Amino acid sequence: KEIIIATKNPGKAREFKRVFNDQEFTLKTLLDFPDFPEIRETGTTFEENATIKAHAVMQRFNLPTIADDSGLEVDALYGRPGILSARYAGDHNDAANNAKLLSELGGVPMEKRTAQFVSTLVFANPNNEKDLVVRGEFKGLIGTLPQGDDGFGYDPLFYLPELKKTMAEISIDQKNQISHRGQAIKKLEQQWRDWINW
Ligand code: ITT
Repeated sequence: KEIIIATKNPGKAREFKRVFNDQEFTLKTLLDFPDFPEIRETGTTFEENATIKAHAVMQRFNLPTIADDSGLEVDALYGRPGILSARYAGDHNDAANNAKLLSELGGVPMEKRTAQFVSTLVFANPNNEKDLVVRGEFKGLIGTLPQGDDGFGYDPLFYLPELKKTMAEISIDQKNQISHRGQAIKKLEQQWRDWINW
């Protein structure tokens, strides 16, 4: 048995693999298929883009496939970068994205730097007519300096006031316990075994 995670993002792949270890199925990601062509994310919502990715990969491999479309919604920026989070500053470059976010928030005081991470997962299976769709959200503040070396993307700027740490200063297990993606994966885990038709 095999499940594919339709992602080329190594940070996402690591988080999924950490949760889905020691199972009765093998987990693969698009990092195992470096020649898989770029999937154009032409949707206008996280759910549409996750659906596009899940179906492109499911059709190619004829295997159950989970896609994650996620991003950061910053209140002071009216929800940007949102679905454009990966390419906020042009190419997919985490350091450039973080620098652009800091410059756009220049002068905004801490109490107005509220934001949330969103993750929408779409699970598509050749034997199932309907997809499973779940969503997780996680709120925090955008700091004024990147801190921490763990995680990926905007994690070094995403400050958790209760822990007095950024998302890049906690372990992958701690992140999975609380994060948008961790919450979405938990919702998926409650449903997928009854839904899937191996
Ligand atoms: P795939 O489409 O191949 O999965 P991607 O990185 O292009 O990879 P998205 O289009 O969903 O995926 O973009 C998500 C972006 O949102 C990601 O590149 C980060 O910049 C940001 N992001 C999502 N989850 C995050 C997390 O847990 N921590 C930090 N940044 C995150």
